Amino acid sequence: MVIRLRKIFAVFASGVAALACGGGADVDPSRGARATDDDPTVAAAVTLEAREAWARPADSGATSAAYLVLANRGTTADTVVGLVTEAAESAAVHQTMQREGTMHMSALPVLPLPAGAEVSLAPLGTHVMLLRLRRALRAGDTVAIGLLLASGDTLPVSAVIRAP
Ligand SMILES: [Cu+2]
Repeated sequence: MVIRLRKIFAVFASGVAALACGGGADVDPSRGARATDDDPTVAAAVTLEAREAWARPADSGATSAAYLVLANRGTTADTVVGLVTEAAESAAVHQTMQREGTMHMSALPVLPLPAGAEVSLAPLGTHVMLLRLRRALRAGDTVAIGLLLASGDTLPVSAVIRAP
């Protein structure tokens, strides 16, 4: 399990690095061409899109929540089965429910992404909970969150910190 997580983290970190540099000069063109042409898992991963990702400002040690829209443009269903982030000691998908006039949150073990569907994570609904932050999240910063998928891919998300 530890080895698997480390491996995912390495994949995730390289994905974030590629995003950070905008796919510019650091990217080895021969490697990119090979991945696109020969590796079907890369092609499959592009059909999942995360957008409008943001998270609430919070102090170190506190709790934050992140929101985003996930679109599955492929013809195959996938499922979010876990989360990784360097910013918090733990992260989980939560759902919000109203019970006897009070809002309650509970963990969702998996988040299905049906083929062709858009899934919105928004305030008062499903969200990503970031527990016991390792650093403060300040407005204007970003937080990297990796969505671990049942397909074996990791979808890297960069959430902007801002007030709701
Ligand atoms: Cu929550």
